Amino acid sequence: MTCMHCVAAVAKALQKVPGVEAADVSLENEQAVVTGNADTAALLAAIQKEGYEAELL
Ligand SMILES: [Cu+2]
Repeated sequence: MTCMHCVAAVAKALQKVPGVEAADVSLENEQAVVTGNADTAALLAAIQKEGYEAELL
């Protein structure tokens, strides 16, 4: 992620995953904090679908 557009795209993708209550994406840390009860594989897939790399921390 390199700019606010990426952050918005990732946040939007995460929020569309079933079970996600909130997705807080940080450009500075290149991390996203997701609250809710979503499937982690679905979260990673959603980010990768947007064209970004993702890993579980
Ligand atoms: Cu960008």
